[in-house]
Amino acid sequence: MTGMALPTTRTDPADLSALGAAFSEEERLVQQKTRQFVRHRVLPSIEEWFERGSFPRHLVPELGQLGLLGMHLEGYGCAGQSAVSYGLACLELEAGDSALRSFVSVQSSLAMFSIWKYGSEEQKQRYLPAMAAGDMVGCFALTEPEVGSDPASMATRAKRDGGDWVLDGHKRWVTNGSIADVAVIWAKTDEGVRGFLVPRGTPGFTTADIRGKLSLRASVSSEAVLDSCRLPEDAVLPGALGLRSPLSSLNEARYGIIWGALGAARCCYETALSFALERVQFGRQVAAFQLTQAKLVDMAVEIEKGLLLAYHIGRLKEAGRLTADQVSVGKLNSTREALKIARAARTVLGANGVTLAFPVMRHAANLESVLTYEGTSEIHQLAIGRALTGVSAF
Ligand code: TGC
Repeated sequence: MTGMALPTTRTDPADLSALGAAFSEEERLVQQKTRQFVRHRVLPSIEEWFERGSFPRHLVPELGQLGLLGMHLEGYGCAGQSAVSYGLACLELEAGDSALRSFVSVQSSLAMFSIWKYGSEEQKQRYLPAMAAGDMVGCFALTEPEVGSDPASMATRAKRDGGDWVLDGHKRWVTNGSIADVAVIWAKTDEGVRGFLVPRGTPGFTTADIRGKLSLRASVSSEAVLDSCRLPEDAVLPGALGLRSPLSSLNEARYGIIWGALGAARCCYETALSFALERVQFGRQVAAFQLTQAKLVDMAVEIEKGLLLAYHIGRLKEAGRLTADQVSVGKLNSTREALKIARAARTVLGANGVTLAFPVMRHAANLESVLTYEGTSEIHQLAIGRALTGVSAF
């Protein structure tokens, strides 16, 4: 039997399996406009923001104008885009820097999604259109100084006092915390875990930036303290009860990370590829060495595998068939492989790789956080392990 002749056109190094052809016209447009935004508004200044440790707050309204805030939600000024569009936007934002994608994830998937899913009609009208436009910033506070992977042990309490609620507690690792106009705070009540909307300026609610970060330097990470913080009855999210609610919001954000981390990986791979083609050692391009080619091939293959998985997970999400365990598979794979790719890319660049003149070490440093936040790699391994064995090893 004779084999069918396969076309021998040169493979696109950025799209090995021609996955791009699977995206709809609208999805491609979202990807292109986000890529242009990153090219023109982020890349020229990102090293400076990273070095200074400052978040580009001025870009928030532009993200709103582009329709990238709450873009996968329907109504209330949100764009109602497909899950794959949202994923592609995350991919392109994180190819710029994980800080940008983190901002969009927290605004969209954690703060806006929680209000959209669990809020009253009045809360939705009050917050969502302004947050979609980038006129208001939101944050989401679940983690505490002593409570990370085990949110069931949270110490933050909300007690009823007449018609009010009074909150006491300490939250940490709150992205956007110090710049947020409204915080979604998760606290234990006599009925179980509930979510509260705390506007900036509420007496008894304060935030402070966490300093000394060597990762996500262009992102705001904060502490939040609730000290007898009194809130009216209508501050509670009426539809949220139990830990299932914040964990469902986290699924949304973890979904964005599945795509986003691969954007950071793609940037590292493309940087290594172009460096290897230009750099000459021992009288030939670094790309002409077999060891370098092996590294580049492994990077490209892992990115492609990760994107195929992300795409499949995105379509499952659109069909309403995505499970939390499948999100864990994607989050674990993308973050773990992206970090490996960033480290391998750094070795291709040699000493040049450790400076801010190239984006690789910046991405590698960021990816250390991305591997850990919104469910550590260990937590996702254990969630998948439980799904495989039926035995909880937490
Ligand atoms: P358990 O206490 O038994 O269950 C609690 C309830 O939650 C449900 N559940 C989920 N629901 C939706 N999606 C998920 N992924 C869920 N995982 C658990 C569960 O079914 C149960 O529901 P119900 O109705 O029966 O009460 O806990 P578990 O054994 O199910 O889960 C344990 C574990 C470790 C998987 C979970 O606690 C977990 O995911 N821990 C990691 C928490 C985490 O990711 N923390 C990091 C948050 S990131 C952060 O704070 C910063 S993010 C925001 C920012 O960047 O600003």
